[in-house]
Amino acid sequence: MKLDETKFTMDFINEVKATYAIDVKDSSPLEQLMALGNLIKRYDSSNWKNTSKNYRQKDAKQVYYFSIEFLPGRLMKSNLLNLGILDTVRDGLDKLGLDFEKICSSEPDPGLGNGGLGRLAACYMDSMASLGMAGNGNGIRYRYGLFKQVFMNGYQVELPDDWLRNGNVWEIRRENRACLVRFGGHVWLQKQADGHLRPVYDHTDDVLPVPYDVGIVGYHNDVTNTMRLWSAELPPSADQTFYNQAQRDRIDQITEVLYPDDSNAAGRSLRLRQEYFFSSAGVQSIVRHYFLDHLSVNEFARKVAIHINDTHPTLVIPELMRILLDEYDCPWDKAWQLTVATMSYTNHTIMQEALETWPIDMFKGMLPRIYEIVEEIDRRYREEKTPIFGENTVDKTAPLGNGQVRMAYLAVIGSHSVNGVAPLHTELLKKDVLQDLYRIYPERFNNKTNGIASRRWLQLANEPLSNLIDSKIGETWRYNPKQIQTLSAFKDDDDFLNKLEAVKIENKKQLAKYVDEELGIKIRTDAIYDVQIKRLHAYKRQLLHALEIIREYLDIKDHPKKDVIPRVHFFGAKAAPSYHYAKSVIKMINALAELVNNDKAVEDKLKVVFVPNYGVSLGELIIPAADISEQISTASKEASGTSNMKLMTNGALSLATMDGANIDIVQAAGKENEYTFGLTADDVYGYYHRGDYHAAQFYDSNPELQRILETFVDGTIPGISTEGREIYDSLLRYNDEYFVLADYAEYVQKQKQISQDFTDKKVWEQKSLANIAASGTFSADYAVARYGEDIWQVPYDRVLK
Ligand code: 6GP
Repeated sequence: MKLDETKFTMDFINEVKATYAIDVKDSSPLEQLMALGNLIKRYDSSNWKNTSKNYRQKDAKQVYYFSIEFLPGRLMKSNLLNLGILDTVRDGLDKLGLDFEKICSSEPDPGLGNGGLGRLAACYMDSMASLGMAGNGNGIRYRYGLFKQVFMNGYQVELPDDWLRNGNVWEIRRENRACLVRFGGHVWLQKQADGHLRPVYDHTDDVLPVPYDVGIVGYHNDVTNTMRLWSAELPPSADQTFYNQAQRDRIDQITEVLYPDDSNAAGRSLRLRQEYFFSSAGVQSIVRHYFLDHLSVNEFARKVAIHINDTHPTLVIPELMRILLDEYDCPWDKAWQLTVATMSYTNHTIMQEALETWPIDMFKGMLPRIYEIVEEIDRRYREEKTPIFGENTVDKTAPLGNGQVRMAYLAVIGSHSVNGVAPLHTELLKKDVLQDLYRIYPERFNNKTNGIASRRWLQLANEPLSNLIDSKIGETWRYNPKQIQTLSAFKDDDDFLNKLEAVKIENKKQLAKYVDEELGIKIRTDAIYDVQIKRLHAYKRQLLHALEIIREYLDIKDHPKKDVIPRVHFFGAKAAPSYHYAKSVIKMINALAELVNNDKAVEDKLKVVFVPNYGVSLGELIIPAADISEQISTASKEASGTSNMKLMTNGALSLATMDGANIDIVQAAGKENEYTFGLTADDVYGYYHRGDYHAAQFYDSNPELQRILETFVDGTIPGISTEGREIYDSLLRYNDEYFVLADYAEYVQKQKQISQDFTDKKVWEQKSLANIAASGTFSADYAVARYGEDIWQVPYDRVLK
């Protein structure tokens, strides 16, 4: 949009006055944020209105991306960038004497997700809007987001994230779109006057889903799509006396907190309520919208695509069946054909504990009608497939089995497309995790490698680098990220390489300032910034990174005179509150940081910074300053990874196992520009099949490793007698489930190589450039375009080069 700076400043002054009855000079950054947000929302309102009008006029096919998590990050800058008014607004506020950065950072960062899966959903929303694709988000408006992480005595402590405290300036509450979601009670089928069998409900717990819409602004294309988040409320029309306090609480609870735990069984019933709640509300609103312009269900799958982001929204399958059967009198076969044609499913992990199942008793009691439908899906599946594939295979893969509802199997059976998120991951789904279903439905399986929104992760997070890129190759890469490739023409341009280094140092200064002010740790800006930012999980092996830090520490202590290339090791990681082992690793790393950072003998050769409360906003600060991107999961375990892509596009070199999308990154940027090591997925599976992994062998043959492991239990790292023993035992007594010891030697060797290579600035910057130049293919724009073409069959406007 076009915006004149003078007009903007006038509008802003008036907005502050109208909202708060004060002058700008008396307003706080939070008030400025709210006023600015209101103003920008108003500027964008015509685009938002026209976008949905245009889609309806064109009778465009709509995609609904169902995800129980969205991690959109702060929206102010991203909206301004995408509207094309970032500089105008920044300059205007600057002239009013206001601190633009401070205003932006008063916006809460909505933590409506745990990690990769939720952030991916947000990147895809951004790309759908930027491609001009009719894409809608559908999720939950949690009253409290993912916990705020603080460290007390090195231990993770979880505090509530009250992100809605001051309201959310971007949302619009649309209470008039009422429908009901039913839980519990009894249900039976009764013949109606028109001869159709329809369900009759008795004593159900009814919940009112209220949608809150957030506009998702496309990049310079006048498109604003909608992300719809549902909040659970008491139905207004209900007989209020019927709802006792306990029932009211039960309703409130549904959208109270993000279930922060992807690894354990607590709160399972609430989680299932959440899943059905947003699946049902979403599908009901889709069907209602569809019938505004269509007379029969026949066109449904040609006009609607519903995407199931991991198994959590799988109940959209029986829910759509329910609506078609019970409310539109569709015969089963037709309803099923429409449902399968509408649905598609992405799997995000091969970790067994994340494959959701629900005890049938619980499921049936909570969702009686949905259970009947799942039973019928199961019965028909068995009937159809047993003659072809045999009882054994069908038993293993049916939606119901072992007293459980198996969500991943239901998702595959009820969708026309099933995808993994990197080539290796998709292969493992076919060969291992979903191998029987792959045999039954081979045509459904496909790969869609993840991507990231380069607008947020490069253009916004790293403005200095983006401007430098513009100065060399112009701005078309901002629309077509692959064109960033042309930057490699400057790999021998010393002046450019120097500027690249200067940008990195500027970004390091920003980060160092934060680390000093917030954590009281002073770090050098000429050190190697070695970064591992992701959830804390044993398979991601933050422990391996810690072993290297101990090695570096002992080396400095042993050889005080030796020249070392200074390093700062960064961690950002939350552990699921009930994941005991992960929390022990946090405590250990914090204790190690305490030891290293305060040891005078170490000086500033080595520092360890565990940044608390890692999230999208901290990612935007840390990633542009990174030299090394630690992607060191046990091969086969990381489905894709996306921090690997964000770090790459900001010029960090990967230190990586051949896992997930690391493989594709290495291939794109060239092996010589990354540091790869460790067992391959085949090696890991080899150990599994033979059953001959013996961690002790690696330990016995490596005295350095022995000494390092001793520090966990001999008091060298103070204050971790329990955690140190637990970690030590996990490696030696319980045979090192994630092959840390097997990969240790080669990992260390690569770390040493990194220190050496870092001293040759020119070569280093050339490698960094190779990473930046090759990163365009990991833009979410291409990923979403491929979903649109191959899976959803939805067109989009932007021609991507
Ligand atoms: C994550 C995967 O662990 C990560 O490898 C991937 O990049 C990301 O999804 C996006 O695809 N999985 C989750 O966050 C998760 O909760 C159930 O999986």
